[in-house]
Amino acid sequence: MKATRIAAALAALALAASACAKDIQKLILTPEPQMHCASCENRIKKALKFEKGVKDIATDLEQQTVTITYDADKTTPEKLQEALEKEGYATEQVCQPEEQEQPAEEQPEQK
Ligand SMILES: [Cu+2]
Repeated sequence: MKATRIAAALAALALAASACAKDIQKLILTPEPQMHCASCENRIKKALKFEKGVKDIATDLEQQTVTITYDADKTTPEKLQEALEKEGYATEQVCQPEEQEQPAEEQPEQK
């Protein structure tokens, strides 16, 4: 049933929109010096863990990125970068191409 699939897609869209309203944002940073091992990652996580508004911290050794999910109402990228600076890491923001997971939408064929 195509109609139900479209309805489901619309519902998912509405859900995504309401999540945006909370102003939860993602900040991707590359630290300098680089991270080499789990203890480097932990150091970074520890530096951010108690910052206000931080929801989640994910580090990636291969990509050398720190992805911070934060509440933009409570903190700013500058504050988060400062927190890392205090721990000895200079950071740069990674420009993120808006990654939108768009399931290839089915165009209802009309004949
Ligand atoms: Cu290390």
